[in-house]
Amino acid sequence: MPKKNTAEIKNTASKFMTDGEPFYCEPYGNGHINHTYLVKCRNSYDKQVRYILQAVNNTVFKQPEKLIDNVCRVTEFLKRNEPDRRRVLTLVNTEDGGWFFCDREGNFWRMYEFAEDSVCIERPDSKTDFYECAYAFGKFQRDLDGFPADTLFEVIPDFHNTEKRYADFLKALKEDRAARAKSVQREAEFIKSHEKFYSLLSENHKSGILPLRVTHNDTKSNNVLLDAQSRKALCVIDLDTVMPGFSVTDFGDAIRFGANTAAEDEKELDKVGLDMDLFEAYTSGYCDGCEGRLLNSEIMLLPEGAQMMTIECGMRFLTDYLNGDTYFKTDYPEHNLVRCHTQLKLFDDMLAHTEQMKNIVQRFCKP
Ligand code: ADP
Ligand code: GN1
Ligand code: MG
Repeated sequence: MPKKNTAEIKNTASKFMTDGEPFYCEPYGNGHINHTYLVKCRNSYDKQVRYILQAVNNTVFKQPEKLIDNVCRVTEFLKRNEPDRRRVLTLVNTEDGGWFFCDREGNFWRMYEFAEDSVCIERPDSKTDFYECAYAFGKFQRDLDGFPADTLFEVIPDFHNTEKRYADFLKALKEDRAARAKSVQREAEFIKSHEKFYSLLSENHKSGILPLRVTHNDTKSNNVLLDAQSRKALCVIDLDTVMPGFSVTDFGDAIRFGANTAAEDEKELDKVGLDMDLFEAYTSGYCDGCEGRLLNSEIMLLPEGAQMMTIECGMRFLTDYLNGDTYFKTDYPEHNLVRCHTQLKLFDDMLAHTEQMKNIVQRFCKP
């Protein structure tokens, strides 16, 4: 989507049933996919009311209206037992009673109430904050236990199907659309050398050990809000990829992002590794949040879930680099390659810590 100026954003915001007229907007957050804006309105009591306005990335999400339907249904379900508006994402209606506004260029916009007095953890720097992020995602899993998973639209088919991601990577390597394949031979060989691992979760699913659940599928710490005062788990956000999936990949993606000793796009690879203290904090928070909903067979596969999400994300970044950076937002030409390097290094470090990870999981998770 081409960059929008303030007047255009304000005009889009005015299509929603906000409390007062929008008077201010600015780009917001650090998501790689959607375009997010903070909108401020002034209501009739001269009070400022804030909203999150987002253009759904319709290259990534091919059927945004179905995505919004999923988000509506999941949030309605969660609200049944939750009176506090800050604890469940709250969509704002458009003027004509819908949940999204489609502009003249075909961009899909939706609006959420801003969860006030909250903090978003871009990267956890304390065990207690990370425990709370984990608790929020575990509780999300638990609260959606009774939701009929098979009625959700599969927003991005095969989203965490690592075998399919591997096939996409091999295709991109072969097609070499951006003429970069020659420069990434070492990375490609590393990914190929772990080929046998990629079917582990699907095999466990096929043999009945790993059940499909309603999962979030993008459990980065910046997709959860904590209460600013108490720093307790407040609200799980970014529900675009809520679909049937595996608990272990929800756990794993959070570890991949949050328990890395460095940022996802750190250039100095020596800084990248698995922070065992953060791993422990997340494991205990997630299992506490799930409140015994996980099967023993799922608990046993939590470490592999983390390894799988890390190597999968590494191959996704490399695939996008090979395709010419068409999927993830990038700030400079090598950004996806830098991100790929951190993931491969982190995966390697996770393999070296497998036993320790298993011991922690055994200590903190009880079915
Ligand atoms: P993306 O899919 O691009 O990651 P998100 O839905 O995660 O987009 O939103 C981007 C950022 O906006 C979040 O990381 C968070 O900081 C902020 N945000 C999103 N929704 C809300 C909300 N309801 N209240 C407060 N902040 C929010
Ligand atoms: C994207 O939108 P965001 O930044 O929360 C991506 C995730 C990746 C992540 C890598 C829909 O998440 O799958 O793990 O970037 N979301 C989508 O940082 O592809
Ligand atoms: Mg996000």
